[in-house]
Amino acid sequence: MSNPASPPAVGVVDDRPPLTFPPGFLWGAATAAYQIEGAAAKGGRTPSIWDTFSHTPGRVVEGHTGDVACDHYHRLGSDVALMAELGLRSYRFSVSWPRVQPGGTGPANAEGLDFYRRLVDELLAHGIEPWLTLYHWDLPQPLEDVGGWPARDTAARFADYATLVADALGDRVRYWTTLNEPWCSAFLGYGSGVHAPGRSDGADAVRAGHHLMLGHGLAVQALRAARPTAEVGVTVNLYPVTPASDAPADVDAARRIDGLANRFFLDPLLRGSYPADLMADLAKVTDFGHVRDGDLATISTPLDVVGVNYYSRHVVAAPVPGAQPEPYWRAPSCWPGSEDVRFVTRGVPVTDMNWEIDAPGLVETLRRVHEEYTDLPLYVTENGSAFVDEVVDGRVDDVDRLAYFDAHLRAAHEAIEAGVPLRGYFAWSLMDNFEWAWGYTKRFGMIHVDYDTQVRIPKSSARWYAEVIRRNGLAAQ
Ligand code: IFM
Repeated sequence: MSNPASPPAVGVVDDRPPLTFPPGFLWGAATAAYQIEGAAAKGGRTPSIWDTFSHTPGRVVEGHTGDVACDHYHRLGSDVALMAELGLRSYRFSVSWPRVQPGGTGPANAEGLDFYRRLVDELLAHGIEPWLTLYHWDLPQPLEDVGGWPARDTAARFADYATLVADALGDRVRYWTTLNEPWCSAFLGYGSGVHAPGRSDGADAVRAGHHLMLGHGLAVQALRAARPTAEVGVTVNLYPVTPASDAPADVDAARRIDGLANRFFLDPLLRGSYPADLMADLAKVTDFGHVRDGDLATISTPLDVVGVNYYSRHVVAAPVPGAQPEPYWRAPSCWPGSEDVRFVTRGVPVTDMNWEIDAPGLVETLRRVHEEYTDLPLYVTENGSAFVDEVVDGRVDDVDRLAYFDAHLRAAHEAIEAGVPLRGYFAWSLMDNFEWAWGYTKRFGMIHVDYDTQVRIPKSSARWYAEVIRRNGLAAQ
């Protein structure tokens, strides 16, 4: 089968026209603190749930940890210089909560904040717009010890932390994202347990999801109070969910997974309510007694932008009695109440994560958010792919990753033509990094990182992306 993400084969005429994006389109790349910073015990930083988890034998492939990662903490200057070489207009990074507020409560850690101040100043000096994410999964461990996200109080702690960061960096950062991919924090962290803190309880996962969103709403209010001019949003990871057939049972399986993967977050955040069918699906798991009066109004506090992370599509089918779930979703499940829905592989090309490559799914996803939920400006805050890379004569020719970006940027353009107010695109990721439970075994970067020497090599995809940015679009092939 041909790869839908690939440009035409050599010798085949490609008559695809050049594509130009709207003026001012924000071209960027993204990373996250625990995935790149290292310096886990430097400058007053204390452990997060990911430090504890990665140091627990058996949790992360090959026992990898983020202790050193890409050593970005010590290489901030040269890393920003590389971003400038690529011509990035924006850089999306996350702040490590336990670096700036050790333990997750109490006063700020000046040394931790200073690191981010230097990073932001360096970005601004190179004309790169900083885009700050407050929470990319590194909850301070002491907050987990008193209940973590299933505990309501964590939401209030998050708002305090948001104020602390806004007070320190609000004068120089315009774009703020509260949470990155709350589905992962809630359902991988507390449902399947394949992410930190590694707990497996469906009811806790649902509570965690609610309290993450409550923390988001409180943080939006805190950010606005501290910096009325800030552009504030949230980033959700969304998937089109397709039934494997037209059979009503498969269609119902797709409805259930769409509820948990997408509508669990989109509806409260953008409509101020949980979907009734989702609540019915979850009735065996929770009575939603953790939802208090006023929570949904807080959660749906108006935003300025919405971030969408897109990687792939889910194709699902009705349960078959006695059948094993797909290995990726093996029990304990991250789909509480719908554990027995089957995830189907269609034999289409996949990335090194075994995720199907499905660029049209990006058009579908962006159109759905715009047409069903909001007129707000949208940003693709992550999109990218892991592939096995080889360094040959000091070069990395990552044709598969480049083709993935190409196909998804064409999809992004198609969404714009269909009326979606898409204002920017952030490649995931700027550089290879710690891919959570997969450690350093999966490479998503446009820049290759040798973890022994910390030498960085921009891959072919990085050179290509620099040209895309320079042209504000895609050249005719
Ligand atoms: O590496 C992650 C990132 O931290 C969150 N979004 C998905 C990426 C690839 O798995």
